[in-house]
Amino acid sequence: MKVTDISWENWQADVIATLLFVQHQGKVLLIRKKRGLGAGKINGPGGKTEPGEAPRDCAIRETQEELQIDPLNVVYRGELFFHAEDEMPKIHGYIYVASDYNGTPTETDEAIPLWFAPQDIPYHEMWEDDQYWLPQVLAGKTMKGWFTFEGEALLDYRIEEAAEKSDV
Ligand code: 8DG
Repeated sequence: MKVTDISWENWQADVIATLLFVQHQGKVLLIRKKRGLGAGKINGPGGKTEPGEAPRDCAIRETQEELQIDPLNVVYRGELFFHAEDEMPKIHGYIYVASDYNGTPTETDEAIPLWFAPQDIPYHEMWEDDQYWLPQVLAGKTMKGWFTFEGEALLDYRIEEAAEKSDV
């Protein structure tokens, strides 16, 4: 399935999820995810929204739950649309970055905190699509991406730079 095979204007996500990347002193704070979708992978903290929860609030809450820190200066940096044919959920993801935080990143039941310089980010241990949009996000761009997956394998993608938004 190619990205252009899907009529995205009619596409409906099963799940709304979030990702948050703290960038501080030249490094980015990632996690080794211990459970849930993508367990074992390196990712940003984040997770699914609760009913009625705004994506930004979800990103902050998940970062608090997974790493025991409060992210500060949280800024919207784009959206991701993951289409899967099989048993995987269709996911609409929101991306945020934060330039500071309160507290100390701490291992929890859900995640191990890990700091990386941009050039050391282990893309081979991450979701396959991340290499196509995360470098731009960490460089300060706002990105949108559309992806087709079969299981955990990326089939096709389209990425574009998008407008900044303050109300998301
Ligand atoms: P739960 O407690 O509700 O069971 O789990 P959760 O922590 O709320 O949700 P989750 O299963 O961890 O949510 C999926 C997370 O994985 C969410 O943060 C979005 C993220 N994610 C995908 N696909 C991709 C991807 O391709 N790249 C990246 N970087 N993250 C992804 O679902």
